[in-house]
Amino acid sequence: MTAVEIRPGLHLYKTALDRAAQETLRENIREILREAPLFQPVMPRTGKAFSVRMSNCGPLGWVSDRAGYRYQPEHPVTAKPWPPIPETLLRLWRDLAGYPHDPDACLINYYDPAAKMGAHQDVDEQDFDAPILSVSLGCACRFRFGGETRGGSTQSLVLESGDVLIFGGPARKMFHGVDRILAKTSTLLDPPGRINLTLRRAR
Ligand code: MD3
Ligand code: FE
Repeated sequence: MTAVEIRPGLHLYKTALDRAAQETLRENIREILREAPLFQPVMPRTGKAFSVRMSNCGPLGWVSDRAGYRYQPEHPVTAKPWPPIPETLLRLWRDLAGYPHDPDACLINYYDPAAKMGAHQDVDEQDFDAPILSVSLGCACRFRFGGETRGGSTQSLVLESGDVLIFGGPARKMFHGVDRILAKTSTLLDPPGRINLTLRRAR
């Protein structure tokens, strides 16, 4: 597979997954969400709801509630362990991440066509040497990213279904977010929208 280095540490694999692979992954995610339904995360302290709904697979899952952000081994509503990470995603990580250990967490973000995600850093992990691998499915989005401090200059990219991004080294702590979903740009998901999967090493 061929990558474009967008900036040091940030690699984009355009259409790393073809349509058939996207459909397989969509079915994997559908099964995971039957066991571990999407939940509505809220902001620490304020309790304001995210517009994105979430679930996880793998030994650990990322959650946010009034008490804070953290990784935990069970679903916040059902209290059951998260389902395992699908083999297709583990293979992608082993092929592309260039890291000697498997991920221990996979966050599943579901964006309805009106959802977005404000600029933030991913800093709840203990291991910043491990990269983060992100897979986009469904409608395209406008993804925005900047430097390691809030408020500097930013760039943006359109992420489409099947695209894979890897954030490592100097890109691992950059600010990033999703400005908006580009509605009706994909027929993969029903209901329509976008799913983003991020594979991480939390511990
Ligand atoms: C850059 N998700 O879940 S994926 C997130 O499309 C998150 O759902 C967005 O930001 C989404 O935390 C963006 C791209 C992404 C994911 C993790 C990163 C970019 C990143 C971690 C560090 C730097
Ligand atoms: Fe993030």
